[in-house]
Formats: sequence, structure tokens, C-alpha cells
Amino acid sequence: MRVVALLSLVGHAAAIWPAPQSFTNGSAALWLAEDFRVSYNNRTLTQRIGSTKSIPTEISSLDIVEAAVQRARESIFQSSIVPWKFYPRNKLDQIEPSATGNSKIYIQKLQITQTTIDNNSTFKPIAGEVDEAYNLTIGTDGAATIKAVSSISVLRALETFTQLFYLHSGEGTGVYTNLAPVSISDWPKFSHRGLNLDVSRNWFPKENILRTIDALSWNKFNRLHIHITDAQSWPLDVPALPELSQKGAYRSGYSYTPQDIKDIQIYGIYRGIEVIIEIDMPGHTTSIGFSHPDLITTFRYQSWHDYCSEPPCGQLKLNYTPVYDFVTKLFDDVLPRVSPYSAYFHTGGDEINTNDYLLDDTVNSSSVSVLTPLIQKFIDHSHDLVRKAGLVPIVWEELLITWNLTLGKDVVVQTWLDDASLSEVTGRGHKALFGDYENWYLPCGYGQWFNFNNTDAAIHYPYTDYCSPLKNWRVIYEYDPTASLSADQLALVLGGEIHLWAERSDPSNMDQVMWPRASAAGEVLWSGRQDPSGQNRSQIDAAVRLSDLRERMLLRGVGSEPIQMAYCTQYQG
Ligand code: CP6
Repeated sequence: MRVVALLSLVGHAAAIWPAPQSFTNGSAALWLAEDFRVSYNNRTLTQRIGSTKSIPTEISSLDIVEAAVQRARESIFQSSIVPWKFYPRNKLDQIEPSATGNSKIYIQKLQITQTTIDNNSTFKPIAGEVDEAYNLTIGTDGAATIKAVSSISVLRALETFTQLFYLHSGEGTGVYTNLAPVSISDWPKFSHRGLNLDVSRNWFPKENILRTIDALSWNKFNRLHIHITDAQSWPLDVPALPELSQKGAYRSGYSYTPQDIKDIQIYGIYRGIEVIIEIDMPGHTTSIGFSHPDLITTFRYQSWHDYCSEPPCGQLKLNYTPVYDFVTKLFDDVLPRVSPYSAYFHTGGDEINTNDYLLDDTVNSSSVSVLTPLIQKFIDHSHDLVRKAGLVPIVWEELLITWNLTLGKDVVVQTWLDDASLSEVTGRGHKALFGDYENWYLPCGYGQWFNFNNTDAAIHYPYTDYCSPLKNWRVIYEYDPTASLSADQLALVLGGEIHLWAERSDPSNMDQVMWPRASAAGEVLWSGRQDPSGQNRSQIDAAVRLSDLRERMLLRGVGSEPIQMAYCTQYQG
């Protein structure tokens, strides 16, 4: 009990991750019963029996909130029903708080009030258009309230509510918080808080993506960017071009059907995660050549490092009408299917290899002055199609910085090379995302294929810092590329993404590669690198909360790695 008092004295943000912007608490105990009452805008929500995993097809605010309340119930009570046997739980869990007299005080009712009516952009948000702010209070008398702006901010509040009970959930004694009275006022620092998942280098069945969406929502992320195609495989079924995945997927069935994509997007909407699809072009497109060899520069594997950044080489030809017809047909099929559920479409544009255009019989040149107008025309064409579908284009930074293209003011530019590119993109008036390869790439992409098939790639990609196994959560947590920006530039930073390039990941290790390191990015994006007093957040404070979060993620079915020995995070009470 002494420890609890100490924690509240120093304003410790309990086990909540990411840290709320404003948090005060006491040390009174309050219990929660499994059938606790919940009201939403004065309507009583009845408890639903049965699985919440099915994917609804209609979207309504009431459904979103009702399903989220049900998930909160399951998460809160699961920790006492299914004790985690393989991890020594914090000693605090085993201390039952003293009841007042003989009676335990229960939380009577959670009263949820949503202050604005959801509109379409709540469910397919443009960055900044959906307010995710909420207030959460729990009085010592057992009254609990959530006041939230949108149904998405109700979800954020319910996640915080869930986390308040976790640390103190005793086995057999019921579920309680030891922190009453609680008063939380919370909002995100950045409006775009994403994870980029590459599903081309290895195959990820749909259920792994759905599980990742759950984990993202627990960390208050709001975007899942799926890098769905690349040079190595094309796991996307396009009914208008069926040969693409028939020949381009790793094997039959290793591809997402239109229904899969829709299911993933709707599953995301129900958890406040907007799913953004990327079809990366004109580089990283060799897999198109598996079905349409004439659209691609000469396929090249030998000495691949002279022609592309990863084997096999082959990019869309740059001066060839059938390529334009292909892109039109592709986008006319894909874009109208994703646009009901997403505001953005990512058209790629990274790592275009100039030398490879010597192998393009429609260009036969590696000269930047020859290639630039051709790439400009290609991007203008694809962005026209994106806009016509009612979507906002996102591109990788090279199109602006390396190629100096003219991009529409609506285009969001995703940086990945360094802080200087974030400064340049915003300095040139573009909206930007951050997340660079040295700090926010979960693994280095370059792995086993250093020596694969006796190429000499190892010489070209020596073992560098960003590949180091020493890139732990602390490196991710310390990253703050916005520190040197002017106020005008900062206003253009929508947020950032942490990246899972999947050369060395598949479902066998994806949870461990992502979590809890991606959680460190989640806190930087939601809470901000600095606390409200302007101090950089402490790794020492964070380590304790991150260990709790990691334990909670295990309980909720995501295989998050330990960040240290259990000894280090047990409170020495
Ligand atoms: N694939 C694609 C990749 C990478 C990028 N784009 C990448 C580059 C450098 C590192 C890791 C990954 N594998 N399509 C860069 C945006 Cl270190």
C-alpha cells in the first residue's frame, strides 16, 4: 500500500499507455462487477453475449460503441479469469486493498456522453478532422463518466478505462482500481499515428492483420498503412486483372480478396483504425512482370544491386502507353472499393532506380533530365485517378526531394530518410509524415539475402546501426524529428508511422518484432515526446508502464516481447 501512495504522490500515470495528457488520481479502492452498467447518451447498453470478432457490415455510432464496451468488459475481466501463468505478475496484484468497513464500493455505472454526432469523416478520417479527445472521471462514490467528442474518442476513453483496472486486478478477489478519484483529460498530439505493414515480402493471412489492428487500438494508434504490393509478390486480387495475383502471389490463396480488404477496413473502423492501402509504383513493381512481362523493364537478378534496391529488379516502363492503360484499369478496380472506408491512397514512389531505365526499351536512358518529366507524367496520371475516386494521395519523399516533382498541395509526403527531409517537405509547404529508417524501422529490411544466391550484396549493405539488434524500444522512444521545425512547419506534420518491412518477418514472429517496440512510437505520437511541462519523457518512468502494457498485451492475445527481467519491474513494496 505504501507504494500505491507514493505513486499517486508523484502523479505517476499508473499503468496507462500511452500516457494521458492530464491525469490526477487518489488511492481509494473501487471494485468493478462484470455486469457493470453502461449508458451511452442516456441509452442503457445491454451486455452482449457471444463473440465480438465477427465483422459487421453496417457502420453506426451505436454499434461501434456497443462493440467497444463489450470488448472492454472482456479485456478487463479476462485478466482475472485467465491468469497469465508464464509471467510473474506484479506483486501489487496480490495485495487486496482494504475495504471501507466490510463493504466494497462498486462502480455503479459508466455514463458515456458523446458531444458531437459522427459523420462520414469519423469513419474515414482525414487527418485533423476527427477529434479524439475525451475526459474520464471516476469518483470515490463509484460514479464513472466518459465525455467524448466522437465515437472514436469514446473508443480511446474505453481503452484508458480498461487499463485503469488491469494492474490491480486480483485473482479471486474481483477487479478493482486503486486510484480513485481519477480525473483524466486526454487528446492526441498528432492526428496521424500509424504502422506501416509490408505484406509483400512475406505472406500474412488476414487474421494476423486483424490481430494487429486490435493491438494498434490498445496503443491508441489510428492508422494501419498496408504496403500491399512490392517486387517480390503481388498478394492483392484485382478482379479486372485476375492474372496479377494468379501469377504474382507466392502461391494460390496467398492473396487478399476484395472481401478480405473490405473486412480488414471495416474491422479497423470499428476500432478507430483507418486502413490505408499502398500500391507502390513505378519502382518496387517487379511482381507485375510475373503476369505482365511487357510492362516491366528487363527482369534482372544477377548484379541486382546495380539495378534495384532489392532483388528481383524490374520497374514499370516509363514511356509506354500500355503501362498507363494498366494503371487506369488497376485503379478503376481498386480505388472505388477502398474509398468508402478510407480517405487516403498511397501511391508509393520510393527508390526509383535510374540505372534500371537503361533496361527500359521505351526510354533507354538513366539520365535524370530524361526520366524526370516521364515520372512527373506518370504521377500526374495516377494522382488524377486517386482524386477522381475521392481519395487523397500519399507518396514517399523521393518524389519531392530526389525528383523535385510538382505535387498537388493535397498530397501527403511520407519521409523516411532523415530529419532533414521532414524539414524540407514541410518547408516546401507539404503535409508530412515522419518515421525514419534509423529510428522507426522495426527491423532493418536487409537480412538473409545479403548472401543469397552468391551475390555480393553484403559488400553493398554492411552491417550498419539501423540493422543492429541494439535498436530497442528506447531508440524508438527518443525519436523526435520535429524538435527543430518552425511553428509553420510543425503545423504541416500530420504525424508519423513506424514500419514493419517484412523481409525477415511473417506470422511466426510479427508480434514480437512489433510489440512492445511499436508501443514506444504509439506514445510519442499520442502523448508527445515531451510531457505537459515541456520535459522529455523519462525512459525510467516509461519502462515500468511499458512492462505493464506488455503483460496486458500478452493477456489479450498478442505475443509482445519482454523488455527486461520481471525482477526489474516488480514493485519492491
Ligand atoms: N521496401 C520499400 C523497403 C524499404 C523501402 N521501401 C526499405 C529501405 C531501407 C531499409 C528498410 C526498408 N524494404 N518498398 C523504403 C521506403 Cl533500411
